[in-house]
Amino acid sequence: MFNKKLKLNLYVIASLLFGLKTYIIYRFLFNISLENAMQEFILFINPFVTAFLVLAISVWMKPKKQLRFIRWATLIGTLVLYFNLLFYRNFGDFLTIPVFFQGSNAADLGGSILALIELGDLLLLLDVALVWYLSRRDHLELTVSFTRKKQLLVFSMSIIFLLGNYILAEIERPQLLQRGFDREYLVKNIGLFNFHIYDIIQQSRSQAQRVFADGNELSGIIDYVEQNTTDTEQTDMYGIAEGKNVIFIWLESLQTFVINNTLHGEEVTPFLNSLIDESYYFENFYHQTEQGKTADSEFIVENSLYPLPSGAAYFTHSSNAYHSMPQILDEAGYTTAIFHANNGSFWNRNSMYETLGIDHFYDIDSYEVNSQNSVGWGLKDKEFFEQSMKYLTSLPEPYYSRFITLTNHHPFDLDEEDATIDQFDSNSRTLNQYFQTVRYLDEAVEEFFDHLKETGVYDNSIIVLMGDHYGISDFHNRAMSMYLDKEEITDYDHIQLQRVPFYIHVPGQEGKVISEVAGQVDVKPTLLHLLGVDDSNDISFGTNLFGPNRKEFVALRDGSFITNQYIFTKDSCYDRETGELLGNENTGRFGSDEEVEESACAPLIEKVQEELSYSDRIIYGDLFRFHDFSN
Ligand code: GP9
Ligand code: MN
Repeated sequence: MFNKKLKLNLYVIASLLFGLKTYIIYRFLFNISLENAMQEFILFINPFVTAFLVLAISVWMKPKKQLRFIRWATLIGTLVLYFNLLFYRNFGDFLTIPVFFQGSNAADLGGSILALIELGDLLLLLDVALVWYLSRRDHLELTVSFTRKKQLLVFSMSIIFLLGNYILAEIERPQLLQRGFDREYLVKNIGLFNFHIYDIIQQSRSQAQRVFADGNELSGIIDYVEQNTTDTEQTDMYGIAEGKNVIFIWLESLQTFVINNTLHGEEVTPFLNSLIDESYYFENFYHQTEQGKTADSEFIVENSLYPLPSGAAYFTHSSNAYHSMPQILDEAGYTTAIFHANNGSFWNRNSMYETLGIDHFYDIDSYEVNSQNSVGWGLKDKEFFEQSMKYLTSLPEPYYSRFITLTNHHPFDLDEEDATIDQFDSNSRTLNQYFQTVRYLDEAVEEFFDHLKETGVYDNSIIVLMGDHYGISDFHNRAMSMYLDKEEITDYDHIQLQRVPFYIHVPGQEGKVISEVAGQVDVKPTLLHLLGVDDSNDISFGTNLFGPNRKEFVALRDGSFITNQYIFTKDSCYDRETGELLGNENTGRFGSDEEVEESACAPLIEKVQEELSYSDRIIYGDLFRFHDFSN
């Protein structure tokens, strides 16, 4: 039919299609915040720039290879986008190399992943299908032997596009690549694919850091810690729990917004609410985790170090030297044990627990798990506590024990017979179900308290409870704003939603509600203080929460921070209690960096960065291997 073949440059068509698709994903499937027209523009161009950069490589190939290259590049590119999308739906964040290589975890995600897949996702394959279809039509001339001149022209064009993109990004966000701790900024300015390349370079650099690290680096860090975070002052709380057992309950995905709150006129967490009256309860306690989620929360609490900016130290730095709370308690005569009814390999716990000096790890193999007594991620929490009792009561005292719960985990599935509160009614199935599994967790903890009392363990122990990290990501902001009866979830609200419950329950003591801000990094020095265990040689970034010289800020991993007066996040400074934006009232945003400098938060912005980077240097350089903590 066609005598003359129709000439089309497939790499151009594929770049346009792939660029457009990527833009649609950025704009409508990821929840990327855009503050001005420039950001909109950069977000629009960067997908095309990247697609062109990659697909234009094909002009250097022989005609036959060009088609194959374009087909596979669009398919692989789509898969990269899609894996990011699935990850984003769960964690509101982008994949990084370390997270990707935690593949064993992804396998265990099972039900969670299925819940994240949507039928409409198939549409993402449209352009790939079209490219494959076109490339098989022989009446279209899609491949050409390009002249050297044309090749060089196409190459120069891709470089000019890339530079243009980068320059715009630098204007919009000075020092973007140096300050790369915020993944969203990176993705929206240079695109997801360039972000991945950036991430690969960062990771290799951090590997090199260990090789070149030397012990002298520690002295500066020790000076900082002594001046800023250490509070060795003894208070009347020192040693109040001396010789007692510690029972530490890790409350999976539990956030503070449900505490003392109601749904359909009912208390969501009746037991945890009542426990406030008999505990030291920290109402402004923030989780400080990053991509390592539960593993990060454990890492922070056990070491009083910050988690890594990407990946989980549990995976990437499990053979480092640490000076963990279990190690310190072990020296003070404690037995240390962890209870968690999941595979021991999840989050690389098996090896990390050994590194941290934990004596016993009761993982899934210690439990009777069957289809009747499990839901979602595995053994139901009530069963978990009940089955744990025989192990707990057999431990030599005093012991430090941690119980990591599981039922209140995304996707928050629960058997009907276990649901004792109705679901919420919103567009988010996740949030709707969350209240039911939270209530279940509340009941499970109450039952655990009963077991502890029945066996007499209770009287000789202190019981600590902590939420590990958020359960409801920003992806559910619409539904969340409905529940909280707010017009929208602002950046300020986002930070306040990072509060998780923290209780120290000392049987026989009244306790009180403590409103000063606190974070997970403070748990280690606080517990050691209550147990009367000397930690004056420790190098840690937290401060004893009962001491007079508390550090003034709680740093979050992305550089946001909270003080008793202020909250700083995304370049804006807010009054902590009212949420009022301090600074530019007209625009509701700070216009320039100078204005940020003048804001009330300014004196701490650098300091928080400094502290985070000290913690990173300890971990990346494995610096504790050079230090003797015993003197
Ligand atoms: C897995 C459990 C959940 O063992 O601790 O981990 P998370 O997904 O919350 O990090
Ligand atoms: Mn968790």
